[in-house]
Amino acid sequence: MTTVLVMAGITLGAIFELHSIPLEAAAPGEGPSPALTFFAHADSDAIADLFVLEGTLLTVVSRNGSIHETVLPHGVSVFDVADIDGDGTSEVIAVQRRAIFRIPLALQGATIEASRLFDADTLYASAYNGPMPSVLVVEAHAGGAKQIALPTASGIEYRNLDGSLVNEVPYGSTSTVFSSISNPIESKLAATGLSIQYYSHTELVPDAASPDDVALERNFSGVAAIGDGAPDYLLWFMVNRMDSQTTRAYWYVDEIMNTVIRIADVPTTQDGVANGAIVPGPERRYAGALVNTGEPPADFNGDGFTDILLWNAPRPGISVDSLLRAVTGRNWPITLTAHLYSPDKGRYEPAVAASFEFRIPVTWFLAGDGPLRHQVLADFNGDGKTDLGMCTEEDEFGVWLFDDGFRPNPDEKHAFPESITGIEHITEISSSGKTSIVLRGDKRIYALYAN
Ligand SMILES: [Ca+2]
Ligand SMILES: [Ca+2]
Ligand SMILES: [Ca+2]
Ligand SMILES: [Ca+2]
Repeated sequence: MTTVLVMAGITLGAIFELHSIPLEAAAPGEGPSPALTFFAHADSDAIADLFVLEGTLLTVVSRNGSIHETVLPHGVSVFDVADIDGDGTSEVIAVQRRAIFRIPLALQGATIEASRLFDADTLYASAYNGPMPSVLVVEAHAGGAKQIALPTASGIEYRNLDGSLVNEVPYGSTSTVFSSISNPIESKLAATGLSIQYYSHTELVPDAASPDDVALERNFSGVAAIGDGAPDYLLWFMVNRMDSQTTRAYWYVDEIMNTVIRIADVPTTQDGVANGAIVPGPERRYAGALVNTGEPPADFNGDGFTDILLWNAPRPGISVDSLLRAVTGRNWPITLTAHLYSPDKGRYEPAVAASFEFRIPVTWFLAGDGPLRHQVLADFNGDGKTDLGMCTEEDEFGVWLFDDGFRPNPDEKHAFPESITGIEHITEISSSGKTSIVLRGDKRIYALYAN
């Protein structure tokens, strides 16, 4: 392999430390393209490490900035990263057609010697055209012996490291589909490992005779809206969940950009499925269009009840159409306002809990669903209160901490040498309660590690 010294630039900030990781201009060999990133543990320090896979080149950039590079052998379809021998350093376990290999995570410049563990016929042999991260290594029980899980036509085989078969678990359904999915790594799994990439697919046909299906259907459809100009059905997000009751907020945005909300306490099963009549309360209007309905939900005051963030046009009550007609010039002022949920009153407070104004290029709104670009609502400093990060320019990311409100200007700004094209990960890399963010440009990956 060629070893290129990768210079990962590091910029210190109070909230985030920025690691800027260059991507290879031409990635070697086959595989997913462009670069795919994921978190896994390269060592035993309990801080997840960022992996960048470009073709067959696997680069690890640890939180402390150290870099390992491994070139996976030609023909590897899937691989996992795990410490199978318990020496504190992880290995790559890879499937190359029938062969199951073990490959060291090379230190810079070290020679890589793959060693064959055993052969097995698996669906992974031809699952992907090029290396894809997946789950191969599992533990028999927490802290137990390492096994290798391999999907076959009939089920999942669990094998010891010498290839001896421990167990075979059939798929749970007669209609089994082995399938790749477009985004195989869920960032929330970063701290615990990768997710296994097979699933059993069953057609769900809603049947009015089955109470379960009716409940399921109701979860998807929401409830009918009332009043003129309202949509037929309302979406909802969860305000709070208890064992046998979920508080939901049914909502829509009206034509003059007010968010209309009806709160409903819904009886649920232990699994959170609606299990009784849904009777939403009265409609209440809040100036601005809802920004957040994501996961985890925003909780600005950290009381366990979902709060809302709304974006507002310069003049409340103006329609999007007339607003766009009125817009001239590059910058457009947007106001963000937060309202807290009051569990005592059973509604969102009409008073604004936090508010600030910023300006965005007009094109951002024309291009997308709303004026915010690459927004992240998560707790960055570990105080239990949701904070906000978003691009304030194409090449700039601003961070606002929630502390009895947002300050008018970002608490921290990070500037990049190119436009940000997407969010790669929003994740906790250690159990600190602090959320880190990985952003992406065309030429680099930008890891914003929570300090
Ligand atoms: Ca680590
Ligand atoms: Ca090891
Ligand atoms: Ca709250
Ligand atoms: Ca916070």
